[in-house]
Parts: sequence; C-alpha cells; structure tokens
Amino acid sequence: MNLRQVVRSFVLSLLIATVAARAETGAEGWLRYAQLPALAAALYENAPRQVYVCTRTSLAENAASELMRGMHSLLGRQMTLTSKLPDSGAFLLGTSDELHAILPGLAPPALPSSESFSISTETVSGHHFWIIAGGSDRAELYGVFRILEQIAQQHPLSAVTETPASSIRWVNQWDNLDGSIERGYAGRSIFFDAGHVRSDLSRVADYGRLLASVGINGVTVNNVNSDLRTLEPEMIQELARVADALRPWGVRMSLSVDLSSPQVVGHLATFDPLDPSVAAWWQSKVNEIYKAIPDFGGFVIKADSEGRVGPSKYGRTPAEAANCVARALKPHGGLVLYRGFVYNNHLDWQDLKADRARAGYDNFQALDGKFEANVVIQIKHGPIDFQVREPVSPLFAALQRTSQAIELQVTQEYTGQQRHMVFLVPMWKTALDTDLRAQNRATPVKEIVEGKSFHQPLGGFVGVANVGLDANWLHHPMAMANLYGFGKLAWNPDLTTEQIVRTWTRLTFGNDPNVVSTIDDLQSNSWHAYEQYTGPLGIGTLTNILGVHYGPGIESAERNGWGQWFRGDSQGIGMDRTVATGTGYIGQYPPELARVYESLTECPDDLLLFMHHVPYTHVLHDGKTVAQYTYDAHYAGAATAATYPQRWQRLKGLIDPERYDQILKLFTYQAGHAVVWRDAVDQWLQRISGIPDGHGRVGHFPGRMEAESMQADGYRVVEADPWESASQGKAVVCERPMGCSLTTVLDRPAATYSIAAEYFDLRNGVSHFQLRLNGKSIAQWLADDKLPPAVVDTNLDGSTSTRFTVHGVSLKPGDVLTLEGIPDGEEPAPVDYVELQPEP
Ligand code: GCW
Repeated sequence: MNLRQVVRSFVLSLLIATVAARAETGAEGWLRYAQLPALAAALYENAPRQVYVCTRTSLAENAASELMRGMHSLLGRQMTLTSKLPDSGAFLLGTSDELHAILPGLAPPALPSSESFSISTETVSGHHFWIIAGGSDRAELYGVFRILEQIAQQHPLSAVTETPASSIRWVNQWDNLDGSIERGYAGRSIFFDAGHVRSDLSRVADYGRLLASVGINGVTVNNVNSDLRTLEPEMIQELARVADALRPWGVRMSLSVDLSSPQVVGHLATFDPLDPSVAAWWQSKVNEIYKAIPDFGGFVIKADSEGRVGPSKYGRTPAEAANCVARALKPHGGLVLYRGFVYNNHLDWQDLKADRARAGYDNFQALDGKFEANVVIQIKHGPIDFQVREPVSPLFAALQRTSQAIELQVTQEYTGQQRHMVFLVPMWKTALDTDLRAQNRATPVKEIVEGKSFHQPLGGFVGVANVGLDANWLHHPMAMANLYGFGKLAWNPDLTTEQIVRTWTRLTFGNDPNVVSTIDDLQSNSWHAYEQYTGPLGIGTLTNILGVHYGPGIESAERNGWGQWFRGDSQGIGMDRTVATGTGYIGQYPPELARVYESLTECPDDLLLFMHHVPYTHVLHDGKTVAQYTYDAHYAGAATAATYPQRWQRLKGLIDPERYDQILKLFTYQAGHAVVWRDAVDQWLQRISGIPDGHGRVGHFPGRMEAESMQADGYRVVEADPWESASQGKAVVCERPMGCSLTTVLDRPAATYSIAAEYFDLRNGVSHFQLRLNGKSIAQWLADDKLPPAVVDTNLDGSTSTRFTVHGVSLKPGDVLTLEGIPDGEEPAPVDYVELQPEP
C-alpha cells in the first residue's frame, strides 16, 4: 500500500466504525450530523470554537445550541457559548444591526427580508469570525442549518446570502383528534391521541427542528376535514402546548377549521358569513386564540367539498366566507388559506360534458380580486387529486388579483403510500416549471405562487406531510427525500432535482460516492417507473379510488359521481376535454397552452389520455399505438422496480444494517407489487381493447403455475375482485385450521430457478406458508406484513397481493413442488400463483 491507500483505508475504517457505532432508526432524518472522517474534518480545523449570540431570544439561543450540537457531532469538537464578545475568533449570530453595533468594523450584507440570512467570514484585529447574520432570529437559525449542511457534505464554507422565494412555506397534517391520520402511512399522530393533545410532545419539537432545517415556517396540525371540537375553548388551551413546542424552531402553528364552527361551537343560529353575529363570533374566537398563541399562523379552510359544509348553504361565495374569517385574523397578522379543492362528487357520469377537472376554475375564477389581502387560495397542483400525472391546474393562471399557494402532497396517497419508493421532486418540478403563458408571457407556476407573476402580496407552498409516530417519520426511509425536497423547493423552486437529491442522500446516508450515486439514480427515476407500471399517458393512477387508493382497482374510477373517469370502452380510452368536442376544460388554460393541449398532434403523450379520447390504435409520437405503449410501459416500469433489490444489495456494508435491511425489504416488496400492477393493468387493457400485446407477454406467463390449476388439498378456488387483481382472475383460499396445500410435478429443464409465491397478505390474520421441494422444506414465511390499507381489508385484491421469492433453487423434471398454507384468524392463507424463473 502506498501512503494514499493507507490514508484511504484509515479513513474508510474510521467511517465504518462511525457507521457501525450508531443504531440508525431514521429518527434524525437528514439531521444525522454523522461524524466526519478525520481527513474531511481537517477542512474545518480553523473554524471557531466559541459561539456568541447578540440577542438572547429563545430562537437565537436555539440556533446557537443547534450549531454547537452539530459541530460537536460532525467534528467531535467541544464548543462553548460565550456571554461576552470574545477577543479570539468566534461564530457570531445576530441581525445585521446587532452585529454592526458590536463590531462596527463589520459590514454584513443588507438582507432583503426578515427571513433572509447571510454567512460570511471576517477577520477583525487578527481574529477570525464566522458571521451568521439574519433578518430575524428565525433566519439566524436558517443560517446555522445551512452551515451544518455544508459541513456534513464536506463542502468548504463559502459566503452566501439567501432569501426564501415566498413567505408561506407550510406543511399540513391531516391528523384527527383521535390520533388517526387521514392518508397517513407512518403510524399515529404525533400531536393527538384519544381526543386530546398528547401529553408527550417531544416528537413535535423534533418535527419542528426537521422542518426548520429546510426552511418550513408553518404547520397546520389538524385534518382539513376538521373536527368540530377544534375551536372549543379547552381544545385551544391544549393546542397552545403544540404551538409552544414548535415555537423554538420558528415554526408557527395554524389550524384547519370547519365553517360551521359559529353554529356548532358558538351555538349561533347560523354560520352565514354575511351575518354580523357570525363575523363577531369569528372575531372573538380569533382573539381568544391569539391570547393563548400569540404567533398563531391562521386557518386552513376546506368548505363545500367532499361532504364539508360551506357558504353555498346560504348562497354565499367562497370569497364571502374567506373574507369573513380573514377580517377577524387581520389585526393579528393571521392568514386564511382557503382551499381551491371545491368540487361536486356527485357528478353525472353519463353526461359527457361533466368534468371534475373544471371545478377549481369554475368555482374561483369569477372571484378573482374579491378576496381580502390576507386570504390565499391553496390550490392542489393538478385539477383532479394528486394523481401520478396531471397537468397543472388552470386556476393558477386565472387568479391574477389573488394570492395563491400551491398544495403538493408529500404523503404518498396515490403514489405508493410509502411502500413504494417514489421520489416526487421531479413531478413537482414538472408542475412548478410549467409555463402557463398567462397574458401571452412567461408565467411559470413557481413564479405565480411566489406572487411574482401578478405582483401579489403573498404566496407560497403547502405540503401535505402526514408524518406519524413511526421512528423514521414516514415509514420508508427513501420517502424522507420528499419531505426534504418539499422544504427545499418551497425555499427555492429553482433548485434542480439533482441538487436536492444529492444533498439529501449525503446528509442521510453519508458521502461515499458509491452510495451517493446509487441512491441518487434510484430516487431520480422512481417517479417515472411508478408512472409506467401504474397509469401512464395521463390516464390517472388507476388505483382503487373507492377504497384505499393503493393497489390497482382500475374501473373503480368509472361510472360513479367522483369524476375521476378515463372513459375506457371497447373502442377507445381517455377523457375528451377539448373545446371542440369535449368538456371544454382545455379552454380554461391561457390560449397559447390551450392550443397545444387541444391539438391531438401537439398534446404531449404523457397527458394524452387526460386531454383526449382516442382509439387504442392511436399512434403516439414514438410510433407505438396507445395499447402497445401501455403494455410496454408496464413491463418497463416493473422491470425497473425489479432492479431495486439488486442495486441496493451492492451497498451492503456501506449503509448501517438497520436501514439497509429495512430498505431491502421494502424494495423486494415493491418489485413484487410492481408485477401485480403490471399484470392487472395489462390484463384489463387486453380484455377491454381486444388488442393483444404485440410481444405476446400479457396473459401468457410461461413460468407461472396458477394456484387454481395446481393439485389442491383443502384449498378452494375463489374469484378475485376486481378480477384483474389476481392472475387469470382467480385465487385459492384455505378454510381448514390444520392448513391446505398446492402441489405440482415440475417438467421444466434442469436449471437454477427463483420460485415466487404470490399470496394475499390481509391484516386480520398471520397465515403461515411453507414451500417444499420433494417433501423437504426450502422456505417458510409469515403473511404478517402491515400493508396498506391501514384499515382491515378482507379482499383478495391488488392492495393485498404480495410476493415471496426464494432464489437459487436447483430444479429438475419430476421434482415435486408443494406450497403449504396454514390460515390464521380471518386470513385464509390465500394464494394466487407460483412462478418459476430461470436464474443465471
Ligand atoms: O384526495 C382526497 C383525499 C382525502 C382528502 C381530500 C382533500 C383530507 O382522498 O382523504 O381529505 O383529498 O384533499 O381534502
């Protein structure tokens, strides 16, 4: 070994020792502050060891202790907080004026907003100062997090001044007071339990820290489907404790409220927003809140939507409702975020002109300019509902005299529920970068929601986060990149996907180049792969929209009032939203963009079925027909997911064992579930279109033995519902407590194979499975996974279908393969098929 190699291996062993020493629960998220190898730490040898805070507010002190905590953890360095300006070097934290007052020689840059910060180094009388100047103490904290982020990535520190792109950078939590979370996939609420605020709010404080580190400044803590008790006086007192836990991190609490509160909580005869007694009630309620929570952020309002009451009850408009509440908040500096998600979920599906996508624009466009200055319309990025691909909502361009915020969904409701790795930043970037061409000029969505395009006073980003009590917050360790990425984009939507994922990976898993490039690649392409194996061409995710929004449930979107139709029949598929022959939705876009979407030839393929109804033989830009493209996309997407476990396994030893194992398990599951998706959609498409797959794959599985065709002892054949969620529509169940079995005599050429068993893992039982080869056990496992849905679903369907694979089995003709299942509880050890695949 030469000296370089010696040093490298020393550094490597140090790194491994550090990694091995800590049990990684994921609780720290991207704030691990993992100790740097000695060589990297040497970069910061000259960094000061003292910290001086100009004004000791609790936020500024928190910033200082975060800095000390980070420096200690990253560099093993003891830091001290000094109460008088040191005459040796130090980190100095303060506002520009404060810094100038203590060291008149200093000239920190002018900061454009109270949330701006700057980092610089200065040498005064031979002493080295690192200066973190903030427009406020909250911004000092942002500066501290930025320094630590640089060090954790082993970047040299450089002078920088930053200002967030918009002032509203909030997360929403859809937490219910009973402790459940609507569309939450990572355990119960960190805020509530059994109708009350939790007594232990330590996770709330930790959450505040994570959020602050990426610049989030607000949390709406309760579900937009708001509990009517939210504004009861006792609840406000309890909620004040949540605000207290968030305050040290500069994160303001806000609440979702139901517009009927004046009636339900205040016992008024009405909640008509134009009734003076209602306005007075809101005013006194808001005053009461601010007494308990002086930095209260405001209200989020969901009204006239999905069963929530609203102003329509009194023939009033959303503007009249929003303004009534906003006027009460105004004297305190609070905001109303009124959701644009207002639509009729009892549409007539037989009416070819009916269109849910039109609703946002139809309900709000005429109200432009009629809102109070502290009202912001919170608009989901697409016109339907967080599908895997949607165009952006045309409402963004239609509101030119109203402040707007974009609502993005971090919690992966329609995108794999944190069982599938789906990195959403590329999807959000696509939305934010979409140029709506309002007024025939460049008006990308990001600039509209920043308030820039139309010179609005407010604007911003709201992310539906739904973290839970799971130690790692979101269940899938990879999903934390979405929360991180949301915060980063809210701060600066011009960051690239690469910048975001790279930083996240380095902070979360360390700086090993192999680790960084593997994870970045996995994450970056994951949305595309998920789109391919679920719903390509803008058709919608194709999940069961009437149930848990997880596995395939294709036709659940059709023929009901929810309006998520794609109108597939034997002739063709897609929603005709054109002005010429369809619902006219496309006409809601500014003319330049509308022209592109209206044209069958110019409309981008990935939005084709969102905008147009076409025959399955319609030829796309790449020369394939719609039918063949769809078959191929599903095969390609599932093939990509199939690579995840192997690619991950190459990182063994470079990642701590806890997260390594957890992610390997999730990737293995995802690879299997991608096949469930692929087969469900492709089988369905082949049947409805009558067009066979040009490559002969769909419906023909050479290695597959359907459970219903194996020799059964005790197993009974059942139909799957919907049929396409089981291979060939059928599965088998065992109702004998002692168990049942499926046997087959193999006739494949002698070789090494993987054997996959496709079974259904229900929540209401833990069945036991065993595979035997010629009587000898080769694998056994329990159907004990806690799959979505979190509610008990007794269906054998695309949400519960799960794959177990055993690799490297030598098989020869005449071998006898047996799958045994022992039911448990109400789970009848259900099986779909067994599949053999030759392995190299
Ligand atoms: O997509 C739907 C979700 C609901 C949610 C609603 C909304 C909180 O399925 O669970 O309700 O959107 O955004 O209000």
